[in-house]
Amino acid sequence: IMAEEAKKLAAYAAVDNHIQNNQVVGVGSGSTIVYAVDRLAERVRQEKLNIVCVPTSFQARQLILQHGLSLSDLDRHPELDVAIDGADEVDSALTLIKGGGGCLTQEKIVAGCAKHFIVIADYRKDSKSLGQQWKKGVPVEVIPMAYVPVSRAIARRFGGEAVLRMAVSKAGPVVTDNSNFILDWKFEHAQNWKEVNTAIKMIPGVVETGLFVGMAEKVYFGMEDGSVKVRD
Ligand code: DER
Repeated sequence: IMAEEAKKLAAYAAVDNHIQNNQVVGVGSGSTIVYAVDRLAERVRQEKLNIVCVPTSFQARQLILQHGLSLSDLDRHPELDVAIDGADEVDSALTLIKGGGGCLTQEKIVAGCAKHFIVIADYRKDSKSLGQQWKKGVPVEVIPMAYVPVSRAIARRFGGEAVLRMAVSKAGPVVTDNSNFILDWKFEHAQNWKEVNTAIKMIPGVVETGLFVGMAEKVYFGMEDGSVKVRD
């Protein structure tokens, strides 16, 4: 089956297995999550569920509003029952690369506030080690004034190169929902992702990395044969 159908299978399986009445749900960003919000809204209507949603981006906020779901935030609900989100790549230890859609900072905040962080993805994200299939590198959100020194520090200390992400439908760099820039770090070889994540975050000017280490509880992969594979 096509990747889009695989995304839908993963999304529906995750929503059907992890959503129940009276929950506060973190809603991720990207394209796979759209299927999850479709299914969530369908279940809320059919089963008259009492669900409140916290978004991880302007995109997620629009999805919540467009589906008539109840919108909230971390001020009102600092502790979420479950967060569901996509990923750019997943390795054998369930370390994720996220941020392909540029929303990694809010996604990591929401994932960190959830009792259960559930990831949904198609078979193209299912890797043994990071970089096998995802070739765009690790996104790093940076304060605009610092993107050059941060880029140089990452390359000097960890190799590869960290490239400023340029916008397609706007002149100049991508500007995040938090008014920051994004560097895509094209790493050259596998790393100790836990150590690298911490070290990169310590560089002055770094807001967040797209390395989600030890955060995902369970990953639902929609497979090419139409099955759903669960890793945890
Ligand atoms: O940008 C992100 O972190 C998204 O969640 C991304 O990793 C998944 O996007 P996709 O579902 O469109 O592949």
